[in-house]
Amino acid sequence: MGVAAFAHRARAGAAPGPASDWCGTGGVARPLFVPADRGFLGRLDAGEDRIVLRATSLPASEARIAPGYSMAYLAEHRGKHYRNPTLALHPGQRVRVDFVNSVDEPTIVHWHGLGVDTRNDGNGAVVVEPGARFLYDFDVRNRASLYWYHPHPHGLTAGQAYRGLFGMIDVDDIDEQRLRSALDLTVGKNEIPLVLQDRRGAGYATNDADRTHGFLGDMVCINGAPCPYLDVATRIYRFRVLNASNARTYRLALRRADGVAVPFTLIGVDGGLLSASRRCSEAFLASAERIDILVDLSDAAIGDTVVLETRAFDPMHMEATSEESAPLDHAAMHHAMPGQSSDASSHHGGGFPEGMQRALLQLRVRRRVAYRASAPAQLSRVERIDVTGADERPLRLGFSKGRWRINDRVFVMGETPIEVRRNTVETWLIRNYFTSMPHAMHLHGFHFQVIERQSSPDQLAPLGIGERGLLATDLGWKDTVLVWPGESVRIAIDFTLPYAGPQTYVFHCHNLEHEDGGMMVGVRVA
Ligand SMILES: [Cu+2]
Repeated sequence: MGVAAFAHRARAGAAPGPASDWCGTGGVARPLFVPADRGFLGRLDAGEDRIVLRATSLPASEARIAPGYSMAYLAEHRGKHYRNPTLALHPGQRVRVDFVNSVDEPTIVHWHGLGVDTRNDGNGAVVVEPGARFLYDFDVRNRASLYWYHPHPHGLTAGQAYRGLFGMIDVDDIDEQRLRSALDLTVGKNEIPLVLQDRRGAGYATNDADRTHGFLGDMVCINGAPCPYLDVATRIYRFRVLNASNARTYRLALRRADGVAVPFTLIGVDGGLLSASRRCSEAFLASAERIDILVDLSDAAIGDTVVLETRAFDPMHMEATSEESAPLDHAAMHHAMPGQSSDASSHHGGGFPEGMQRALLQLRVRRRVAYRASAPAQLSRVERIDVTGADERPLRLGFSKGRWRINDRVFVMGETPIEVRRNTVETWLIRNYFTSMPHAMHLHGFHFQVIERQSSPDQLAPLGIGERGLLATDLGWKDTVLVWPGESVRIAIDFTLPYAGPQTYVFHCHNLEHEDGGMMVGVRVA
């Protein structure tokens, strides 16, 4: 698998871009933090052992790994200590996590993407008070993918996630093993998770603009630190990218130091491997979404630099920010440049408004290796959901009286406006008003498939696959889908439920400030 982008090399050994373009802080480049088998984001394979996971506040001396981290999940297993461990799980396995709340406010853990019952879902209906504990006990029913976990106490989620409560879950299976074997991938060496989080540094406190737009940072950390680089060899790398930012959407792409675009291969999304890989030039990644990509550096020269960046885009924050706002000229805003699209967005995000270009990670080619390998033609099986005869449920996303709403309502704990009959298939038509902003809609308990997009913004076109408005990132199983202003997205959900009795979940925006503000709705499956 060669990459044409390397065929005409302008300058071998070109210097990396200026630091201001790179991380925006004038900070010093540092090696990318790559999780190991212990420590921060360390891979914890506990088998069926019961583990204790403790949410705790960090002493100031330990909070320095990234600006603003003041909380962590701690665990210990067989003499190894972990901070925000990556839980390595296997389909069918029983998971027992003894969760201890050692922070000074109520919290609860949600296993994002795992199809568990209500009791284990951690969706906020039950919280763990400070000093108390909660025993999670569930079986892994999901296919292989990169999932994650984070707090979900209603109204407190955003602050706790921002302060450092998050972690990854890596479920593997035979398809994963086949892929790793075919590409000679080693986790922690050439298969590396990239957790994107934008940080503001000075702790978590929100103003009106933050609550309306979401909390945006002015620097991007990957795996807990800004300005990372990775020394690489001439071979294929696999990056599993998780957007764990509270609110920011990225338009991810790769380019050489001289600006020439480098395509990548999309192999998976939220719910695991696609059936077949797709060559892509870029992909949008909203809060909580994941993409799994291959970057082929086998034709690169020693000294080349490839940059992972977020490209400029129109953030489309087009809501009126208060009831008193004068009517806005939406047509003019729609055609404005990023950062100028409205008063609101230009005031927001400090020196790094949403939609601004920035380099995120440098890959520095340092070593030549003999490498010839390609991914299996069929990566996995993705059965399409049969929507014949399925009922359609309309959902509208909008802003009114200072609150983000689903079907004109804000969340009320204990109410379930969405009632679903178990073991049925539904389609949901999610329509986002034009005077809105993009919303990353997440359903608990069930993965879904995106089956159609209508009236999508033009900037999604490079990702289009030419069928029913779908994007390359719509081709796999999803638990979170970004819906742009003016766009209608139809998803299919199979509500086959393996648990006895009614189960209650939530459907919400994963912009965590929107979620905490009530852009969430209860879903009862009975
Ligand atoms: Cu939202």
